[in-house]
Amino acid sequence: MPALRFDIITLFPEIFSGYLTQSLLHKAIEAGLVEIVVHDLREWSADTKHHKVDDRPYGGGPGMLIQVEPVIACVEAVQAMGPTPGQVVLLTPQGKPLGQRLVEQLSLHPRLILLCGRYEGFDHRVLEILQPMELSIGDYVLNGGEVAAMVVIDSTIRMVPGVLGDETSSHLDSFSRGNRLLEFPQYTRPREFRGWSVPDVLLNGNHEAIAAWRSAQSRQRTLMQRKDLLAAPTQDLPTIPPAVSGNDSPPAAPGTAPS
Ligand code: 6GU
Repeated sequence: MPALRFDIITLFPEIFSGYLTQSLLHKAIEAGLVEIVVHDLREWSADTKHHKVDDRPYGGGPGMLIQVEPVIACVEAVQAMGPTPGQVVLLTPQGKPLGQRLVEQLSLHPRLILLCGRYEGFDHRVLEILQPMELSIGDYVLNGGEVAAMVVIDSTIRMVPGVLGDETSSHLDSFSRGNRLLEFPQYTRPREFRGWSVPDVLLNGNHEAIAAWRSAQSRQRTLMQRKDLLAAPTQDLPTIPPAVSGNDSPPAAPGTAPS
């Protein structure tokens, strides 16, 4: 049995075909670690001729809503297809904002059913009946939940042991459990390009000095680019030495070691 099964319910199943057959996700599926089943909501339409699943809102207003009957029929059928019932997740700009902590929690569910909205949204009875977890990927409006569903899948599968080549590598990601700071800069060959050099500290093989430089760079980058992360109350946020916080000087130019 895979560690994680996703059922995607969408009006546009073809959107997922390229994504599911490429790269890390494809390998995870091939290895049996992740299973993804895409369902076309239109197949549960009561309208056998045009497979219509939307209608105009009562009370008037622009756009169309996805109807309650096909969604409930589809979710009930999809629940019965898997070995265990899944957590229903509705992708909507009204949802709880997705962050790394939520990604970590989602990855603990054996099965997620991702319900992708389109048009002006769903008949509200979908929410009343299914009581889904409502998720948003940020404060902007997408044309539908499909891209957000890919974001949920892409971020959660990284938490599944064996999906990344090196099992420890997601722990050091920015925002991850072991690291609430941004990642430090990295370099590869050549040592110099158009006058931009790799910092000397990375070349001398002194691993303690390298670790200290990386940790200082992470803190500096977080201060400059995401001060809000340092303010966020977390249990496992590394403490920032007073000498670093309150430092308003600009960062060192990229490719040069700090003095
Ligand atoms: Cl999950 N769906 C849509 N349609 N727009 C969004 C979103 C989701 N998250 C942010 N914007």
